[in-house]
Amino acid sequence: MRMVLGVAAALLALGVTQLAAVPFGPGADARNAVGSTVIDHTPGPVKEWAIQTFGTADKLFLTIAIVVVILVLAAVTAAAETRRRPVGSIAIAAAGVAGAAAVLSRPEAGLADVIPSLLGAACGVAALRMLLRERPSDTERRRALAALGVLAVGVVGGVAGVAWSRRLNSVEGDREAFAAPTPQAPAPPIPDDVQPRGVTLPSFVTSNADFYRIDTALVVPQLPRDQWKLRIHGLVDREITFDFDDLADFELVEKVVTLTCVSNPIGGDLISNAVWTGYRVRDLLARAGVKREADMALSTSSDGFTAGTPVDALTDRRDALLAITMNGQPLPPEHGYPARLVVPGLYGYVSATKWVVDLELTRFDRAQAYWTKLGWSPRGPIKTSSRVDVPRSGQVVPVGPVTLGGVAWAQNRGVRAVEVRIDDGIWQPAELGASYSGDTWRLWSFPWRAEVPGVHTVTVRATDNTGQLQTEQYALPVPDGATGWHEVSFSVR
Ligand SMILES: Nc1nc2c(c(=O)[nH]1)N[C@H]1C(S)=C(S)[C@@H](COP(=O)(O)O)O[C@H]1N2
Ligand SMILES: [Mo]
Repeated sequence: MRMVLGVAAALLALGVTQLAAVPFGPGADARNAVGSTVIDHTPGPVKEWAIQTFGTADKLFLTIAIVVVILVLAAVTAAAETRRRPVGSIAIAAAGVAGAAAVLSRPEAGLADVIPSLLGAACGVAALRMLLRERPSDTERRRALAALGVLAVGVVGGVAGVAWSRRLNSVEGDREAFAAPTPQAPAPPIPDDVQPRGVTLPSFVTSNADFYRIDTALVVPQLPRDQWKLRIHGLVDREITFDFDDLADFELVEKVVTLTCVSNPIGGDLISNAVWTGYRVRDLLARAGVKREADMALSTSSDGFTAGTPVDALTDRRDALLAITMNGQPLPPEHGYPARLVVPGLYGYVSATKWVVDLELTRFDRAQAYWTKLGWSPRGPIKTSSRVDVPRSGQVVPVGPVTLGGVAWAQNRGVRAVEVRIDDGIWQPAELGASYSGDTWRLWSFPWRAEVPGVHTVTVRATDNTGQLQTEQYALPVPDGATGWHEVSFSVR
């Protein structure tokens, strides 16, 4: 029974914290702050494992895990609470202080943002003491009812608080009101023959809904355009801060760029292609004047993620963008609304900062970024790679003609050739969808005749436009991207 009382009191504390946070805005969200603190202090390999195991559901898993830990602690300490040693009360109070500390450590928080956590903890302690007080008139049933009441208030308050903050802080209205300007420099049209016929492959342009998503944000940052600013500072001639309207001074460029995550395993799907519009980072940097000694731009997001990008990659002819639209829409909130970086040829962890608000010109021998501090390589050029999409592993292919296919990529170089091998046969050239640009993936197909029933394998390898053949050498994603040939087994029947 005492354990149940502890859980009820803890839930009340969490619920009050969440509800009280509503008027304070996103910075006061203790759930986000604690979760983000846990994410930031999770060892790199564990993060990598979570991304591989849960994909985008990793955040849900984390939230559930944290709540379970809190409730278990509350139950155990409440059971041990005595008048002389109020361990349960102390635990709740300590959790409140820890929550407040987590809140304060976040880039988006102010001093007043600790109030909800402290208030929640105070309510939790008061509830626990009330519930544990033994009065002769109390029956077991009355105490259970009181506990149930406290628990219900906590749960309802918490759910209402989360839903209410979400509505209040949502950028959805701001985003819908944003009439994105037409690009002055449009991208060349995408020809139909980028998409091979006779086989169902991923669409050359990935829809916003299907685009892979990777970030450390537990709650998607909600940053309205009128609160967005981009500060450019560090090794520059003059520090400069742009607000969103200032961007209209620059030429809006449209580009088709394939993004890839360094965590993408061989055969994985952390790769997608979109049409972006944005401003050349080169043009923005020119206003500030980059000093010669600067070789890295350290970008920071509103939620404190950082990436270190070579200055060359931001200023050369690949036209790295401060992107504001994705496939004709304002950026979806989870893809960086209102502005993010898109740098062709580099993995996302060193370049693609979403909700970007700060660019510091610095040096690789001075600064480290979010993932490089965790042991990932400071530079992250995308490796030449390819994937079999059809058939899927274990798929049954009927005897007769069939078209196999997949994707290949070598951003900033382009794919020149794709070869396919069935079982231990010879490498044969695949047919290639039209090449759109060196910055986009290339779809391939391979007409084949399934003749011999049984298990077969298909292996793929790409060659990029520098003549470099995709390496067979197997490597894990850590520290600078997976390598090896993708092989799929399937059965012919
Ligand atoms: N603010 C922020 N930006 C970020 C990240 C992040 O965790 N936070 N992750 C990066 C990584 S690792 C990748 S692969 C790309 C993914 O971009 P997407 O989610 O739009 O596909 O975003 C990059 N930008
Ligand atoms: Mo990534």
